[in-house]
Amino acid sequence: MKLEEFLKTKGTDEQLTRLIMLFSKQAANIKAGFLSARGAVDTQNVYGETQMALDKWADEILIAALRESKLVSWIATEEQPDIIEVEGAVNPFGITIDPLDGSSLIDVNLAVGTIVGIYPGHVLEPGNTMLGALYILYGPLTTLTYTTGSGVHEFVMGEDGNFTLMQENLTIPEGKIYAPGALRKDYLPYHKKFIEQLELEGYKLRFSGSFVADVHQILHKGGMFTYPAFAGNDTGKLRLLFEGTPMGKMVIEAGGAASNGKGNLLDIKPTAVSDRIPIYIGGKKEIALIESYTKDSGT
Ligand code: P6P
Repeated sequence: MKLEEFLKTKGTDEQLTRLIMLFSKQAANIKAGFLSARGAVDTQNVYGETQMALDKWADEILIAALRESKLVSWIATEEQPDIIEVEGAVNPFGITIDPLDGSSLIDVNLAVGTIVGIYPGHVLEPGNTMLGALYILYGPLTTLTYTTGSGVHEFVMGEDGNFTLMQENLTIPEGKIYAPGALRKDYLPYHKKFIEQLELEGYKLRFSGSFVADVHQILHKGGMFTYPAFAGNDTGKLRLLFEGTPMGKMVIEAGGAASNGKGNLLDIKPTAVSDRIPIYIGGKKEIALIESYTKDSGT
């Protein structure tokens, strides 16, 4: 079944359907840029990270498409310093976008992706207010996975750029893989204890450096992704709005959990679009374990 037919069959709100379809139609355009707009450019994003030509390429394509569609009132992207207000929008929706998470890995042909959060209004609200989330993964296959609160569903892009249902009502299984960000030498005691416990239980390390690809693997195989707080950095590296909340929403809707080590990521109200947060996303068992260790440590 094609994506649009599936959305309609599920009774998805018409405006949400149009929005999800807009992103699906940009996938082929963004991927087409992979052959041309590569390498780093001489600019940095607000996080001080060197922008890749493709970061800016994907950012420009998505902002232009959203502005033209007038489907959303607010656009926040990881590549823009400020929230963009769309003149004449027909919906009050707010959108958060990491246009190309993991973009530096394109030069070594690893999977990267576009991460999107959809809010009923302004985006500086807790993730549990979201209408939905989606991500497009550019790997050996180009896939689109979305949730609007009624299950998690995955589609694969064909030669024609259209998406066909690959898996309906995806749920996170029990699994023993872990994707541990940050440097082991910098682990805080409770986090070190957590990682050592996973390793004692036989968890295998799977970390590519692409958050969206690594969480996608956890969603399908079970286990845990983490980019924690670490020595000298109590917020970790990843962004609450652009990474933690949308992918946390996805995994929670698939029966998993998402935490900052203390509590549900989706309960956290951002103070700014640039908020960073320690991230643990995966199975409920693993999240319960890290939260118990964090609590016992008095952190
Ligand atoms: P490190 C990619 O740059 C990213 O933002 C995430 O996609 C990824 O999980 C993380 O950074 C990797 O960070 O410190 O391991 O290079």
